[in-house]
Amino acid sequence: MPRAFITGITGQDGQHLAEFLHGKGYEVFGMVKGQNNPKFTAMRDEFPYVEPVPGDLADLPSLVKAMELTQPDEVYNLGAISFVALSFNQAELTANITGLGVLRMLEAVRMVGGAQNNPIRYYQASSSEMFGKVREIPQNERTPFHPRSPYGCAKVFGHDITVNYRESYDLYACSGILFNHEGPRRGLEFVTRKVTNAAARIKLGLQEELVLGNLDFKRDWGYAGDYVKAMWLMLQQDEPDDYVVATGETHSGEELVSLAFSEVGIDDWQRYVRQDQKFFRPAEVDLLIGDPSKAQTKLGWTREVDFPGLIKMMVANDLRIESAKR
Ligand code: GDR
Repeated sequence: MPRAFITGITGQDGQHLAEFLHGKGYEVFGMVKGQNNPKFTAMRDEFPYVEPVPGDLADLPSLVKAMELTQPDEVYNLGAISFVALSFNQAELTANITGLGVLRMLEAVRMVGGAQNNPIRYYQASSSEMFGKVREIPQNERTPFHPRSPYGCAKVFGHDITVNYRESYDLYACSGILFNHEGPRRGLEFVTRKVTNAAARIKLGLQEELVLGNLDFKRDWGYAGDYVKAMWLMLQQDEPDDYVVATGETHSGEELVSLAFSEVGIDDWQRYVRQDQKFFRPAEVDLLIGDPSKAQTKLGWTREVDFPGLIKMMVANDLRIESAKR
């Protein structure tokens, strides 16, 4: 039975990946920080097969111990301070966890290593936020980075150090540059889920308005369930490499709101939406659109859910959850 170790197990991607790897017959270990982590307790019923392992991305000895204890074939480093807006307020924490946390994971993998003929394969969750103020359209694996937030800067370090450890120590280490990926498990602080949840609540009479920040942005949004397959595929190749994972389409903030509201039968969404400076960021990423051709050609990866399908799925989920609260 292959063994996989996942950091960020309680997040959206951690949950999708655990489910996917369990379906493939893996023994799945999830790193859990702190004592009595409430997020992990909450997911125990849905993922009884995930074995918790204590550890923290800020604590190298705990990562080394986790590697020794679990002896994984594959390590997926999905753990991070992942909310871009928060990174402006907690920049040092973001640099420590999202940036230096990668270095610590790579060191733990290098120190424990795995069997000589079967070294640990490492996946790093890199991000389209690294492209920031984009230097070319669409963005691919060779597009230069220009991050626009402490989060983006930390992710650039994580990506670069992953490539550096691969080149320096011959580690099997891959960096997946994933564009925005969403779904029913997305946290309510991210714009897609905030919008689909508000549309459902407004429809049900549970909320009167939706307060947002800048709507003049474009994102390449895909479905998280499709994207975790690409992570796994990267680790099944003969040689480690870096891949952009994206849909190749971009949609604006207004399109997102309009589509979510029309899903609940509201056509005049402008009546319900107000903008507030408190949700604007000091520097914005205006346009992201990825070129996934390398992942498609080399990994044989394709996405199954398109943008309207994604928003439909998320609105249906929020209607179900919110109806139960009434
Ligand atoms: P992003 O996702 O920053 O792209 O990073 P997010 O959904 O937070 O923001 C997308 C865009 O929406 C604008 N926006 C708002 N955003 C939020 N969260 N709340 C609002 O009220 C709001 N109003 C407008 C933002 O300004 C932004 O332009 C996500 C994260 O998952 C990262 O961890 C990941 O690396 C990247 O996607 C790929």
